[in-house]
Amino acid sequence: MEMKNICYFVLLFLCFSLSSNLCIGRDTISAKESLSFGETLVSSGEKFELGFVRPGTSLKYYLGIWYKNVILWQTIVWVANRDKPLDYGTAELIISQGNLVLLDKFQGIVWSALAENNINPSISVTALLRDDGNLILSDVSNSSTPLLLWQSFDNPTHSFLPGAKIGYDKRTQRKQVLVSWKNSSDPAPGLYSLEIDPKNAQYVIKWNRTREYWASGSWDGQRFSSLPEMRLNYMYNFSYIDNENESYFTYSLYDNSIISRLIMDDSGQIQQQTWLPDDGGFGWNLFWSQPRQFCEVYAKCGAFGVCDEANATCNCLNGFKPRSDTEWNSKDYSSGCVRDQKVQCNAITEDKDSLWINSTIRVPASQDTNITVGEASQCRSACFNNFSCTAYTYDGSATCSIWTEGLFNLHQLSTTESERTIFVKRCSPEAQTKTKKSKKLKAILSSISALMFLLISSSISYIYYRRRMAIKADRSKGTQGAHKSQRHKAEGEAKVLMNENTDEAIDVPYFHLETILAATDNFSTANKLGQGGFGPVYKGIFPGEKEIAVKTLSSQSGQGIDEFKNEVTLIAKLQHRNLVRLLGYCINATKQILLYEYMPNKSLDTFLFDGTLCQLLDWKRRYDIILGIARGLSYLHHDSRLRIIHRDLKTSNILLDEEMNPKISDFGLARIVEGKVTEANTKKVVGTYGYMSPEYALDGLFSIKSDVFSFGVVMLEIISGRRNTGFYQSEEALNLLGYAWKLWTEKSETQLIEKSLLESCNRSEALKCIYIALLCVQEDPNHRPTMSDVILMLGGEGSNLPTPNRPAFVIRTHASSTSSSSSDEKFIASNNQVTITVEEGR
Ligand SMILES: *[C@@H]1O[C@H](CO)[C@@H](O)[C@H](O)[C@H]1NC(C)=O
Ligand SMILES: *[C@@H]1O[C@H](CO)[C@@H](O)[C@H](O)[C@H]1NC(C)=O
Ligand SMILES: *[C@@H]1O[C@H](CO)[C@@H](O)[C@H](O)[C@H]1NC(C)=O
Ligand SMILES: *[C@@H]1O[C@H](CO)[C@@H](O)[C@H](O)[C@H]1NC(C)=O
Ligand SMILES: *[C@@H]1O[C@H](CO)[C@@H](O)[C@H](O)[C@H]1NC(C)=O
Ligand SMILES: *[C@@H]1O[C@H](CO)[C@@H](O)[C@H](O)[C@H]1NC(C)=O
Ligand SMILES: *[C@@H]1O[C@H](CO)[C@@H](O)[C@H](O)[C@H]1NC(C)=O
Ligand SMILES: *[C@@H]1O[C@H](CO)[C@@H](O)[C@H](O)[C@H]1NC(C)=O
Ligand SMILES: CC(=O)N[C@H]1CO[C@H](CO)[C@@H](O)[C@@H]1O
Repeated sequence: MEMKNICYFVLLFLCFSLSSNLCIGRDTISAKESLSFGETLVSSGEKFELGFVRPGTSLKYYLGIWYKNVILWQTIVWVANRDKPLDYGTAELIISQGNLVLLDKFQGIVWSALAENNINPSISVTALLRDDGNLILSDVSNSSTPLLLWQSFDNPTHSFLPGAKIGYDKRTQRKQVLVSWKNSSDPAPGLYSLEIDPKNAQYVIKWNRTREYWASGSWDGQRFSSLPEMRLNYMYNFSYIDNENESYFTYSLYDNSIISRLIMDDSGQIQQQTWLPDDGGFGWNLFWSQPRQFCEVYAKCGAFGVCDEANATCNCLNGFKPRSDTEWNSKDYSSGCVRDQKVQCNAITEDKDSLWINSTIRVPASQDTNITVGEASQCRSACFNNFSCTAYTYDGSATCSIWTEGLFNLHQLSTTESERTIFVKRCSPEAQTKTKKSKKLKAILSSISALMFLLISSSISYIYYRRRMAIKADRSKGTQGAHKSQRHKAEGEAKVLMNENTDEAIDVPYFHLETILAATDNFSTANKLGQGGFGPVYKGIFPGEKEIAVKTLSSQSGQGIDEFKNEVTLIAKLQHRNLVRLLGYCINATKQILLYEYMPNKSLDTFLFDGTLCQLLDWKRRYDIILGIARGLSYLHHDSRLRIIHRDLKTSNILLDEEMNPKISDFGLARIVEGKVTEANTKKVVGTYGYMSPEYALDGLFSIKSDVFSFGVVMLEIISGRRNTGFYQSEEALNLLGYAWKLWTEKSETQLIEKSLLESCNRSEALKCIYIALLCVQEDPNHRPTMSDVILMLGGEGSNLPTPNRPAFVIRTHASSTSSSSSDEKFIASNNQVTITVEEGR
């Protein structure tokens, strides 16, 4: 602390004593001036900053522009030297001979704004960073009419900022093209690009700058036909200009306090992202992205990769493995798969040399060659006789399609739709020649070593002899054995690679432990917000007065760093207005920490079960909260890419924002803490007493229906204002479920509704809710509705609902009547700790 202060004063002193340029942000470089390493330009309204930057985990430096006011996430919007990084922390940006030039340590030119033939060395030139993020180079020899020489908006990298153009210049035939980064740490040009198609007045996305795989549909003056999100008069003012000189799209925002950008992401999707400073000011919100589907991105899984939309992943075909395990693990699948083994490639061909693809994989039309043949066997030999053929398929009539390069765009089908069968050669074309050479080499080497071994000792030669025999045996066993041993080896190598790979990129920001310690005052008790089932939660104040909830996990799984990161990345992708957003993570040998958006209004139970606060929740509010929870849960169950079962839904896990909108928290934590069991049987029951379905509490069986059960309990609590637990201490010795069922059978359900609500509430709505809640807590999971059913029922009349069956009551046998505040009490149940009893309603 003291040290910091001293540094600060020294800096301040330097500020006053040295040139003021150093500390007070300037936005211009004039002729003969320079910007050296460590200095930055700041636009006049402090919106953008230009300087030397290391993106993500990269160790190399780039000249870039980033948002000045987006503090926690350094978001780079433009890079000058995207494929010529600087290795050393020494570089200089200068105006030299009428040009803007980036020089490295050795004064070599790394990048320059103007091409050599465009320079007029005599003029006086300045570079200015403007408040819209545009870096402009202009001739100011006539100060009343500066002449624009170059601007970064005309040379975008992957971001399209408001005010910039994506266009086509008819005079120079130049286009503005957004090209994705290679990955989040490498701004070099990636595989995907966005450009304008002036003929049809639309945007197109291309793969490898050639193959178009998505188009926005043409602009009709209001919107693009396939892109309803991007329309006039909503948030953006879009325009398409087409005149004799150029055609281009541009946009601006009606509300200038919103920060927004469109990027060509390295996932192959374009994304419009917004940053709402008064919406907590955290993280980029994805406004929309296109193409919407994971597998719609061209060659998403590379060669021989199979795209699985359901799980948003790629898998290699049988017999193939990822070309780069590092990239594959960081979810960059674009380099595809390679053959796992070197099979000796005899011209023709038993089945073991080919691979039959199951009909549950959809194969694209061949881009390579179609030939006409009489029957399947001719198609087969056409492929096997041709060295360069990698795969073939026969359509049954006459067309034989042959692939000579990689096989791209294979899609996993969810059902066993009948697709054409395709044969992929498992032997690599080069294998034949290679194996011959290596055999010769092996022979020479082994004779030399045999001699040496013989000379050294007889015992060693005995071992050697044994090995020779083993090799011989292997050879005589034929290719099968060779495959096996080689596969084993390959698997071993893959394992080693995976273990070494701990620095994979993930899109969720990583926070250093020091930052978190500083923000939470070393996890001081004063900052503790609560104790969740997976560990305590603290409030942290981060740079820029940002409040973040910091959750430290007490993991029992001993799961590795990689799995943790994988899970965090997956969970961060789940974004819904009724889910608490994950903002970042931190991990080291002893701690796993997750950072969430901070909810000032705390959790639903603090309102619901408090005599005075509960009056803030009138019926309308409560109904909206029920709907919100249902929507969030339905998203987790049905609409997100992963099927997430919450496993610990309860009122203290529902947080409320300023407008009392509910947001579900702690989803996916069971996965993180326990590992990736999606739907099955678990030995450890992680959940909260009172909310757990009987099949989960008793047998550790969980499914989306166990969450539906918990939802039913939450709903009854919201309606009645009473806890499901705690309640059974009353004379009736029933829990809330039992009580609700009892009232139901007596047709006096209105008694369940909290008294303060009786006036404000819409009776029929409240009764419908009780009805639905009872359907949710039925004992047999198969009788319970799904969350999407629940949403339909909530929206409907409530007249055609099925009759609920008796609910399940989970009662502790050795319940201690003193533990009253059990809302947050969690337990890991083994089978003998809980029993289930079923009681008839009276
Ligand atoms: C500067 O530009 C203005 C407007 O184009 C012109 O009227 C003026 O003569 C110019 N001044 C010089 C010094 O070239
Ligand atoms: C991209 O296209 C170039 C030719 O334009 C080609 O050489 C290269 O192999 C292609 N990249 C991939 C991944 O296919
Ligand atoms: C929308 O942008 C166009 C030009 O880009 C401008 O002429 C128009 O005034 C803008 N409309 C609004 C409402 O800002
Ligand atoms: C097109 O360019 C010419 C010459 O540069 C210019 O005179 C004309 O005004 C431009 N047209 C439009 C519509 O901008
Ligand atoms: C992918 O999703 C399907 C269901 O859609 C499931 O059967 C399969 O096990 C999942 N695969 C993985 C690797 O999670
Ligand atoms: C091969 O035939 C399919 C239809 O069976 C067609 O879609 C594809 O474009 C053809 N490929 C070539 C290279 O002609
Ligand atoms: C192999 O197939 C390719 C593509 O169909 C063709 O161009 C080539 O001539 C064939 N080679 C032989 C030896 O048949
Ligand atoms: C990004 O790509 C570069 C190569 O372009 C690679 O060296 C690096 O490991 C990648 N980084 C991540 C985090 O995937
Ligand atoms: C290559 C492959 O996975 N083939 C399998 C396709 O599915 C059938 C059953 O439907 C299996 O018997 C094959 O082994």
